[in-house]
Amino acid sequence: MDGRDLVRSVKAVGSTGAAQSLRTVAAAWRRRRTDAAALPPRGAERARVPGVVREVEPGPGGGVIRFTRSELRIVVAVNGVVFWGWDGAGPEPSYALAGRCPEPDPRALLEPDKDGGWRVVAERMTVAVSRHGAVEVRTPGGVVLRRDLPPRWWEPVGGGAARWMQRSEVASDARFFGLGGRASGPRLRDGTYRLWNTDPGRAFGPGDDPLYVTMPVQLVVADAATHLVFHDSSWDGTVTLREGEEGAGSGHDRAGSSELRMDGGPLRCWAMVGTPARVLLAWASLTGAPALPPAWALGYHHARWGFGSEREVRRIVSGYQERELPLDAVHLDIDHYDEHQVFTVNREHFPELPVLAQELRRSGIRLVSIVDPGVRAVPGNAVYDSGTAEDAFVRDALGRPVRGVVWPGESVFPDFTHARVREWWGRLYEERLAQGFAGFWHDMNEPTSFTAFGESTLPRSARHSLEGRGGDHREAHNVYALCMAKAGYDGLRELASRERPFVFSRSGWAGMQRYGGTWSGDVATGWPGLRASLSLVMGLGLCGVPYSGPDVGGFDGSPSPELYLRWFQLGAYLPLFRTHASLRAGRREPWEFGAEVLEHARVALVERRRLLPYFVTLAHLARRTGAPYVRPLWWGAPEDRALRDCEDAFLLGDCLLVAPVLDPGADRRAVQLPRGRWYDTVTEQAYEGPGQVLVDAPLSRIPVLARAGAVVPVRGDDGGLELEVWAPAQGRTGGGLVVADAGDGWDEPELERYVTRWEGRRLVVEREGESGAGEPPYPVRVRGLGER
Ligand code: MIG
Repeated sequence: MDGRDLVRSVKAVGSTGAAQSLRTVAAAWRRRRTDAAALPPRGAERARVPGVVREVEPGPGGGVIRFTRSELRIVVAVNGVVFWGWDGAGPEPSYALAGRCPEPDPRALLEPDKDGGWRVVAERMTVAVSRHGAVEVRTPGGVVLRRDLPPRWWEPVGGGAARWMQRSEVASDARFFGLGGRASGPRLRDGTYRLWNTDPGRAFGPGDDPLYVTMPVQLVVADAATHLVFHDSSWDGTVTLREGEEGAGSGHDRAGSSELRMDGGPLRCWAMVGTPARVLLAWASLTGAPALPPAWALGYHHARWGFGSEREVRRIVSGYQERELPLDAVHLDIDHYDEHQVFTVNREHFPELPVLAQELRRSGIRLVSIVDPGVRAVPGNAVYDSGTAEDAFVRDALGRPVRGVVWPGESVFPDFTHARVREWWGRLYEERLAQGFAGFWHDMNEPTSFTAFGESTLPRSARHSLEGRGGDHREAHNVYALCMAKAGYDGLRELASRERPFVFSRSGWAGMQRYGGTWSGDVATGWPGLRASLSLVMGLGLCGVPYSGPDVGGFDGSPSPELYLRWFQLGAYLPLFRTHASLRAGRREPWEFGAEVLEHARVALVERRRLLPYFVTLAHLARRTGAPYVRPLWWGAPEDRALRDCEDAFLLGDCLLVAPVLDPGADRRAVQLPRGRWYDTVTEQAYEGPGQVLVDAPLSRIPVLARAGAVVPVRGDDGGLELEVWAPAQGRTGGGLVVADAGDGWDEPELERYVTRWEGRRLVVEREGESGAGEPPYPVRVRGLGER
């Protein structure tokens, strides 16, 4: 946020703008001074490359290859993923790993390769290391998926952290995805992407990078296979991508390339190879299963910065109820806090929050609270006082608490990289639970601290515990929000042990899915913002974070009725479906855009509610397999190049294909179909893939297609589970998975499998069980029968 924006926002929230903007000027100077004193310039540096192989030492799952000036450790783990680390780096410690590093696979051995190199053969890939330290990832059939050139380090002559660079080549047909939440994807075009979690300070659009969630996770899709590489260093860095080109006619192919530059941290990498589903399964087994949101969190949420009072919340909720619009959660933003802000309540405007929460709860509506990490630094603020007593706050190199400026004014920041501090913070949610909140929305945790110029975060020299190892903000910054999420999630598990916590966080890093999801931050209102918001959801899903969704309508300004509606219709098919906007923005309730929009928004809301069992199933599948709910069209056919380049539609699980309208004025759109028959779910018209078709997209709906043979669990009119079955093409079969809702506790429901097939002219739908096939225990409704 620049100075002018800040003054404007501060005025809007009612503080004295001038005082706050002076604070940000002071904060900017303070930040500079602190860093200048504690982080002297790097000075002269020496470059280093590994040199040549001198000896090897076999070890469990691989071994160590010694070069003249470095050594490389390779370990094949039991789950088939391969780790390698330079300069002796091992997999631990790591903030990304879910637990301990997986066991080495005893079958994997280091063996000589050609030309004095060495290799390790794993189940799905071979890793070959050349004499000079180039590392190749090959398919079992020998096709090279990725070639890392020997890395290069730059070390300060006077000692200190080395910077490093890793250049890699991939197939000329390969496409890059991932790197966290990127606005200009999901296919990552040529360019440089920074790895430093950032609040852009204003609503963002497709050109803005980096944003709140960055991570060194790259998913690469090529004809030969899909692979994921993760460079486990949380330091600031950049990735420069260049897609390859296939030589036309007699021309040569040009490989794609990725150049990763890191300001520090170990040079270590995890790699996994296979189909997209296999790769995401391996990634989740390494970094942890996505937290299962409670069923209500898979419904519809409405938020607003600036409800301002309980009365206004009641008024808005009644607005939904009077119009019979389903509503599952209401989110309260920072305006419900008192002047200390976090873990407090403004009693004047919110005198009886627990009563309001009870009342809403009886109508099936949960309350969600925003939680910011900045703690107002004034004695008498209970959170500040208890944090000070706990020695919880980040200090500078001289041992003084680091002060920044956030909404409550001068603030200090908990050091979430310390287990004791996380536990202290986790206990603070008790106050929120007592107020009746059921879910938590972590904001400002890049962390953001306003400065009038320069970067809006903590000084790079600020000290962090890093689990007792000690280090500074350069290493801790990118994992700050991840550690805050852990603090909140673990705290809530202790405090409300019977319910699954619901936490979602603006910022995060590899592994954040263990604690919950994210939203897309302050996306700019406009058609480009709509597109960007879809890019973030898809990209994050491919990095293992399946639960996310944008501020429907955009964060700032006022969407046109058409834009609002198209965003709403898209949001209804995303994991987190939430309308939200800034204090200064126009309204976002569905009835604010005229009668026609209201009617169409109602249809989207009702359909979302009908699909709830399907979303519950997708959430369970994500937790069990790492597969995101929202998948790119190439998910099941990564070799289909037309699908690989298609970014304006997605698969929702295995059964549905959603083709949102992303442009104004459209009443039909082209859809690139994967192989097979697809039914328009409204008209039941059948289309045959692969190939492109033109489908109707009137204002009343966005095209949603169902895969022939699919079994979709839906909510029937009586509220019970039903199976909606889309007829397979004659002579074909189909099926689907169903996980029935087992409540918001920790019970493990069974995974039910259904199959569909034709018996003559009769369509049979059966449940597959251990003791053979049986009748489904739910009503079955067959659709698409007109098209045999
Ligand atoms: O600097 O709490 O992204 O969702 O409404 C703005 C106020 C702070 C940013 C979040 C947004 C939230 C807003 N916050």
